[in-house]
Amino acid sequence: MTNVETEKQERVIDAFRRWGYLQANLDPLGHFAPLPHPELDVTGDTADAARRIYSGSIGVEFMHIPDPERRQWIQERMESQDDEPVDRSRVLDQLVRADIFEQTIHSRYIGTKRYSLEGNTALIPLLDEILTSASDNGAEQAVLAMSHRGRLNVIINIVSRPAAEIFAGFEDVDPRSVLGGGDVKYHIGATGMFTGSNRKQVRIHLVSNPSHLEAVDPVALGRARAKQTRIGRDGKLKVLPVLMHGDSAFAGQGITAETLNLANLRGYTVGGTVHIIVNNLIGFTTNPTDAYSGRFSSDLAKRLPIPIFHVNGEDADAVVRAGRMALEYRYEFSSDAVVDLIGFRRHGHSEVDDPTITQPILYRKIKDHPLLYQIYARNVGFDAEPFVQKFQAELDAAEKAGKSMARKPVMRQLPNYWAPYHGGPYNPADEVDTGLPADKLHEITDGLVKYPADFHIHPKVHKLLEQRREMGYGKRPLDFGMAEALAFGSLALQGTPIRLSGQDSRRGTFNQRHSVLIDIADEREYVPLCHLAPGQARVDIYNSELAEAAVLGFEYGYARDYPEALVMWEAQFGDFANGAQIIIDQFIVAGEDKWDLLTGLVLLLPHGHEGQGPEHSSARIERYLQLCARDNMQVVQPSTAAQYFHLLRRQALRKWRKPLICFTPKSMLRHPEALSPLAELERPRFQTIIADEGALDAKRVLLCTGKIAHELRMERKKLKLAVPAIVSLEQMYPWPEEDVRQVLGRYRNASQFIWVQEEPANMGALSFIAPRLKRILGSRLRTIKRAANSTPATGSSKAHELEQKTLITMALGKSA
Ligand SMILES: Cc1ncc(C[n+]2csc(CCOP(=O)(O)OP(=O)(O)O)c2C)c(N)n1
Repeated sequence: MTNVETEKQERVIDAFRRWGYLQANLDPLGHFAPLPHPELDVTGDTADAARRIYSGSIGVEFMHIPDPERRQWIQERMESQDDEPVDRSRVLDQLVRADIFEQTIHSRYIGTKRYSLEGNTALIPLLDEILTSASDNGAEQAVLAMSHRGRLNVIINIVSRPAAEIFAGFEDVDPRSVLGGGDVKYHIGATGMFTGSNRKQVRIHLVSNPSHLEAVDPVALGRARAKQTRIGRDGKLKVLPVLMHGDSAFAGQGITAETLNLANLRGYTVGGTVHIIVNNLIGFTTNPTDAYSGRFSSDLAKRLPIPIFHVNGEDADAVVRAGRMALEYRYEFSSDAVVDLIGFRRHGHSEVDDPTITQPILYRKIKDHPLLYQIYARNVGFDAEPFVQKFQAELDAAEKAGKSMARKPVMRQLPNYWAPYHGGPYNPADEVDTGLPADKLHEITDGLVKYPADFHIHPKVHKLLEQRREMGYGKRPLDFGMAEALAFGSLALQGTPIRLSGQDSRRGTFNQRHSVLIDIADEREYVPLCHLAPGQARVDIYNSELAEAAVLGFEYGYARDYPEALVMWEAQFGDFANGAQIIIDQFIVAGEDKWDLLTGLVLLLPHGHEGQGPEHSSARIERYLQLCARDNMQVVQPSTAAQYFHLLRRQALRKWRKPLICFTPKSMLRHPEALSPLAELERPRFQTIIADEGALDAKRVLLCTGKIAHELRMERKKLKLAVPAIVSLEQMYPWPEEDVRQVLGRYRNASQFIWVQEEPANMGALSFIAPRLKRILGSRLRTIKRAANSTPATGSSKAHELEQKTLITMALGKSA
């Protein structure tokens, strides 16, 4: 062959490598037509061969990957003739199990929602192959996340829960056990043991998730990362995350983009995630043309240099092969990989929904379409009947067993590391002392201000470390930054791992943390908190991507699998946390009630009206307080450095695992009023409310939370007044009724108690606190606040100052 001919052939093959997926035979129902492409408009033997490879049942997108070694790897795998053969009897068995399970539930529980997998039952052999190959590569655990579609099927066929438990779920036993709580059966998580065709086992954790599509994705990755961290060096080999997505949700939900972006970030990588789009080319009643702008739901994944294997869900052998390639690619390159499993949806969105109203033609076609196991058996020449009979008998027995189950089954077993911890109502007996003796604080300080002799420190940081040394030795009062470092350091020395992430959290948005020292000569990093003493626990502090939902979801997941660690997410400003509202509402606030799953995650939310405008003032205290019930979380605003120290230590050292919403200061981080003498760290515990000891005989008592108390004190001092008393409420939830009664009761001469807040009347703690204070104070309660408003704060710093001054003057009783 001449050079010219070889080159021509190369060009043809290259065209198919590049564009072949556009003409691949991907849609079992044939309405997803091949897309014409001029470079594929070629004939001849080479073209035919390339077409067979790249435009068959698998269409792979990989030419956008810049690394030639990775492209070469995929090319070789796609073009190889001697791929491992598929175990067809196993595949048939699984398809039978997947299809017959759905059919059985359909006929026994008519009119009940289950979100059938039918039309995409090849998901079961796909997962089987991925998990089997993963165990060949060293996987011992897999964290799986998925939505409603096919979940029950996966729970019995992959997680290996007894089918009787699913039947029991359909019987909906004993409503009294779940009054006001619990969740629907297709959201609840499950754990179990998967056994591959190689007889190796993989422990499966299917993550509990809310209805909010894709929100579980970062949670699953956080869980995987925590498990990997626990294991150490081989963690990424031993724990595999697999995320399953719906096609409409994958394309539409922003959190998928945020989650994909975590793939290669040092604080968040899990060594590659296998993504499966369980693609039925429909979302509820919406067609793909109305759901995604590109040709494929998966187009978003091309933001990463990763392969996307589109595969026809009706060619089960090809599905297995695509799964194997994706999995092996993950292990070869520690990279994400996507399998886009294209099938259809046999019924309506749920089984009580009639799809013929919106897609009449499609559903006429689907009505007569055989089940996948029947198609597969015919194609491979097997008799499916014995498989069907065997499984049907298993299901009949399971149904009987399910009906006789007295209680709703718990489909999961928590790992042992959860054993020491509990949730439930607050119990004062859970409190532990959090203070530390001065010599211990000196010792930690020594470690916090030390760095290698050849380290070129920034002069400003040098000065800061000098100041911190003085703080740690009681020569100057402590600020929040140092209090936090001492809390982290002391906990790490006591064996509590620390993990904190957020935007710019390593330095700290307000220049307050400086957890990582940067050498000014070569930018090498040194983290004093990691070098306190041999055998200390790990300390991980990361700058996050510029996203809220995925990062908070990730940290929630991490905390779920690391109860003994202090896990924190920090918002840049508390205002931005509403970008993660789904994670807050659906997981953090409600996880214990819905799923009986606990978390000790901490949210650090900078809060305070400082004239920085509507979006840099409020972490929305009111919203968190509205979400409080049944001791589901803690809402706290520590006003001094020492209080912050005790709070962080309390969160880690108690065995009560509850989310902690902590409003943190901005300008007050180093403010004289918020500083604490070292002795305050020796005091035993966090105080839920701080009395004004110098004004116990005041007639007027101001009650506040956060920085306004400091501003009031400063003004009182400036005016040389001894009263009114200024009491600081540090914990809002669980509402410390006894402590509040006791402290307020000390003001025997008081005739007026005034709740003062800088937030507008419809915001801040007011509407939560007022009825509770009324219970204690009756008609003696007054309130002072900004007028109700649609935004938290004015955009003008001058207007802010004027407002703040009026508020303070009124509170101090000068012109009220
Ligand atoms: C964030 C969010 N918005 C809307 C819904 C309501 N909803 C539930 S399923 C669904 C369609 C999902 O389509 P797709 O992602 O393609 O998955 P499928 O159900 O087809 O498997 C919608 C809109 C939801 N659960 N979550």
